[in-house]
Amino acid sequence: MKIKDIKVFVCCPGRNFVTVKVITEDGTYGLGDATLNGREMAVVAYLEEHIVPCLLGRDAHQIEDIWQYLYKGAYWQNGAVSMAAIGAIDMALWDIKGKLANMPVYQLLGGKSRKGVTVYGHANGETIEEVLNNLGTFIKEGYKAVRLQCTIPNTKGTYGTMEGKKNYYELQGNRPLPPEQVWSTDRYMNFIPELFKQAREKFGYEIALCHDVHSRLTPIEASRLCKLLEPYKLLFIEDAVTTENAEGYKVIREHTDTPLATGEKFNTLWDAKEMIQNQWIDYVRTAVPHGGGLTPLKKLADFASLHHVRMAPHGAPDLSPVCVMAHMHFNLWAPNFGVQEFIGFGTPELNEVFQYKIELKEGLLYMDDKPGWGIDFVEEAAKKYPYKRSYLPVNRLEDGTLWNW
Ligand code: KDG
Ligand code: MG
Repeated sequence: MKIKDIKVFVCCPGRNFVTVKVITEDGTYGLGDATLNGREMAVVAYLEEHIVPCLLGRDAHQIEDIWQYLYKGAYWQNGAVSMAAIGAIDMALWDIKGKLANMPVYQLLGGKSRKGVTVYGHANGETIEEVLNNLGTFIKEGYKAVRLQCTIPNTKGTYGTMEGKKNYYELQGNRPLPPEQVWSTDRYMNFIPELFKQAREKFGYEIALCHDVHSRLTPIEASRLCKLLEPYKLLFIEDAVTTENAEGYKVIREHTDTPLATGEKFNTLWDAKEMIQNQWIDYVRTAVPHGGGLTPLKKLADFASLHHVRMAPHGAPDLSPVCVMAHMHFNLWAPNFGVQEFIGFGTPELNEVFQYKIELKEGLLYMDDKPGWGIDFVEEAAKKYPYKRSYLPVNRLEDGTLWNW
């Protein structure tokens, strides 16, 4: 089944998304998500200039060989841009294989390991009161797990929130230059335990709670925070320190039993190998597109499962609905699935461009059993929402030093 054409679309129905469509000689097509927040056009160039010419005429069924060809054949292996591009092609080929087999992709992986996908929602806020109100709403809606992020008093917003009443994510598609936030480790460390203390006092221990540090602490600071949070029994602390320093996780592990999650920025199994085989982490956050596609992600899941590490794929709003659906299939299959980050059902603009069906019941996501990923991309609708250059914020310490993201 020869590849006849590959199209790359960039649109901004609220946020920028890069979508790849691989079309075969019989007209079957598959979709992949190539979105890399803040660096979208670099992936577009990688795809159009360097990948598409090599794939036309190849057999769409040879997913493994095409993956090896794009990864090893490039000589320049790894890297967020190239792996997002390879990942999108790989996703599109799995979609095609599912459609040609007339099966949902999870069937090709070995079938379902569970009835639905447990998700965690985001309760953000400018104050503890606001975060707890949002948490209460999630609990009423049946969520089993929720992430809490709160603006730190006397700072200009913090990760997951922004100064003022605006939701952090509403701003994502409209930042022509990176906004700047101020970070104070001391203020943060003195405040976050209080957020979780009040959450447990108000809602008890039935609901699973997690938190994303976004790599802003040193290993010993992270160890102290995780120890302070021990009484509140978190599901996990995410990105306590930057993943470039794998041994930072060893330091934290030696001090605390708060579970640790990381890996949304991993691009390959190699990035994760040391942390997994040493059992320094509990959850791997790598998303199918950023990890180079389903082909390497299933290897990562199997390797993690040998070491009692579970999968908790990144599910921020800058991953497109094509990724949401790919994660549905991956999570339904992965025997060592833990929890999926989920930011809701999207805006009318988003749902005009991406057509798919998921349903949340008692904290679990379900989908229709359709061949492939079960999602469509409406090209005409996408044209109404052209790309807008937009950046993530940067962080500086109070003295002006540029800090981790
Ligand atoms: O593009 C970066 C975002 O996806 C990231 O800030 C979200 O850390 C994130 C998360 O866990 O959702
Ligand atoms: Mg994160």
